[in-house]
Amino acid sequence: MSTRGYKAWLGYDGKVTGQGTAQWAECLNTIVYHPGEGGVVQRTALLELAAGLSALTKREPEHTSDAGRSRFVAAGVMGSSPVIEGAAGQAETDDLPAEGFVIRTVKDGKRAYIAIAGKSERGLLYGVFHFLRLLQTEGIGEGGLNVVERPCFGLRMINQWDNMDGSIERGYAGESIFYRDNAVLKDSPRIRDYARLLASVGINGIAINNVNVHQEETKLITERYLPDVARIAAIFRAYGIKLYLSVNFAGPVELGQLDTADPLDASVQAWWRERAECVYRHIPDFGGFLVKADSENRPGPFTYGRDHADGANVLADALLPYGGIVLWRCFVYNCHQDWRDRSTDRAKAAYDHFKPLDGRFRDNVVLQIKNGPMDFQVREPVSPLFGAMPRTNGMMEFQVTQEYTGQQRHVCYLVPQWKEVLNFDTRLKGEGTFVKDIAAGRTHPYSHCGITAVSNIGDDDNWTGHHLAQSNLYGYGRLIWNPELSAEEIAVEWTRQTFGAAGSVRPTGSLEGSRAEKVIVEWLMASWRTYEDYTSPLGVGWMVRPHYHYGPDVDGYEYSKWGTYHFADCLGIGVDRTQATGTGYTAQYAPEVAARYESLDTCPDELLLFFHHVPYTHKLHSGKTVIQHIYDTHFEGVRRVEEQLASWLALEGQIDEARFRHVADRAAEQLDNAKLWRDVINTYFYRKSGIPDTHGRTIY
Ligand code: GCV
Repeated sequence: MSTRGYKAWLGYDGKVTGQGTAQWAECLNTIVYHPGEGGVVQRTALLELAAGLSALTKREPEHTSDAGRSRFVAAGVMGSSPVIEGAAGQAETDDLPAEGFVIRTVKDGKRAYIAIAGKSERGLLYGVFHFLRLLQTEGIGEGGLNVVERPCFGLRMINQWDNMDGSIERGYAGESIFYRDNAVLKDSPRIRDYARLLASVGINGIAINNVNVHQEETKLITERYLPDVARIAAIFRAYGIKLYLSVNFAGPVELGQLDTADPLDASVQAWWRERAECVYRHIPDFGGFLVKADSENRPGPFTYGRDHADGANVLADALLPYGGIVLWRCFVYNCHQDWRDRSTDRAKAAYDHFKPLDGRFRDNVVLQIKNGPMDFQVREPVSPLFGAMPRTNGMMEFQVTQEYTGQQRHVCYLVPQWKEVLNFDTRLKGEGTFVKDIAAGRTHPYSHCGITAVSNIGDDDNWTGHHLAQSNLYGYGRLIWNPELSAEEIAVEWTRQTFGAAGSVRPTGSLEGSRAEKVIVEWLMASWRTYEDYTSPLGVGWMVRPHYHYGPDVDGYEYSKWGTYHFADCLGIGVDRTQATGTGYTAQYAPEVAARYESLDTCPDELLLFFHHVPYTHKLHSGKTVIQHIYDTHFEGVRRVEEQLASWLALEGQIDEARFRHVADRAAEQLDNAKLWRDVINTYFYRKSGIPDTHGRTIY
């Protein structure tokens, strides 16, 4: 594999950017490191630095421990050598967390050097990747570099939904890079290259199998597969990434060893202790277990009349002696609902199940909560469970894989969506209780917290199916390192590194780039809104083909058991989730937030149909009626896709042919599918409501 797509944002074929860079260019020819005791992550960091510099400068850097040179890049862990120490500066770095780093340009007599100083080996690795990124994006300005970085969240994870038969649940980029035909693959270069991509954006944990743990995967925590899993753990370890496994709650029974999985049964507790001991014998720094229990027909503690705290704690106790944690998912709801039953509301389920258990979970349990109360729709409110359990560790789960957002056949850059979630003010501890602060452990005394997400990669040569979908994996990592970065800054960074060869040298610090950069960044930035516009309107969600979740099917889920309804009739549409007349879901939020959603006067337009059932003639804050909004957004969404495709086609010759063609083909498919969405949705609502489009456009 050596195509440009495969290298993703680590191709290092962009130009070293910026006016100041020339002054420091000479430094890039020499790497000074301290040869002392270094671990595997430090070795990785130095190798990555050398590889990155040699690709960017087209010259192999010299390695030396002689800091007497006049120009060099010094890389090391703080405290390891005087040049590193001098650059790090005691006062500011004392409180830097282990994963933090400093990058500084230093002029000291005749010497001028650039120091990359990690607080730990992992910090050094992140510092190296950051430095290589800076060279290709902002460059080293006139004033030199003075960078101090620390990650916002402790747990920064990725979940693979890979099965051992090689398939990937909700995977849109080929087969698994980890498994095939019920065996763990030996292709470690590919796994190593994935580890590089993840580490380059600061990911520090990965669960390598699907949360739906089937028969063969249940054995991953046995001697049969642990040597293979340990091999994968070693690859990720070299990049500072801890390995986790999804486990089957009914493992003791399904492996034929016990006749119960009751968490309060002593033999079950002993079984999990034995499994933990075995796992840690093979992988001493193993991260822990990820569990989907009593969810979508997966086994769980309910079978034995126990609750989720009983279930999670038995695993937590087993992992505790080794420092492991349990990531317990809260995606629990009735997936056998009767659509005639208007009182049951799936959106309420997670909160109803878990909130009463606050304080009952062990300290090494972390509840993993999806960003919204339903299931990764293009638009949902933030889950009311997040932050609502102050005595229970929590982490948020995003979905990088585009299950409901175009399946990597449509461009849908999700960083703006995730930013909205992270910036949401839950008001749970008064004004300013933002999701990002809760997930960072700043508002609640969590011992473990952070962010996780479902990966979007497979064994397609370009990893993500659509070349532009790489921006979501990149953006996810960057955003959870620093949620203050804007979605546009991240898009620019990604574009410069990924398509940099198409760009021209840019002035330091400016976001002004080449024509290609402008087209790609604008496309990414408008894409989430565009996708929302031509699919399901105003927060109502779903309306997708059942099971596949691609393409329109307005009533596909309407009379189903999944709890996902829009209740459209000839008069109106939407789900009444108010306390006054509906399911009462709004009461799960802090009072100020509940009041905002409860009232038609203050409910934001984009979530109107999530919270309210209204007539088609209801006027939005925008001044349009609901029905006219539906028509307008669907025409507008398609128009924007047409425009984006045209802008891309105008780049012919400026982007390498392979990527140019591939993106053009996918964009043509996106346009076709967007037109189908437009026409199905508009026609459906025209027929239901009988209200014509005020602009008289074609509706069938
Ligand atoms: C892994 C949705 C998806 C399922 C997924 C589930 C989950 O229902 O469609 O494929 O299963 O979420 O998050 O557990």
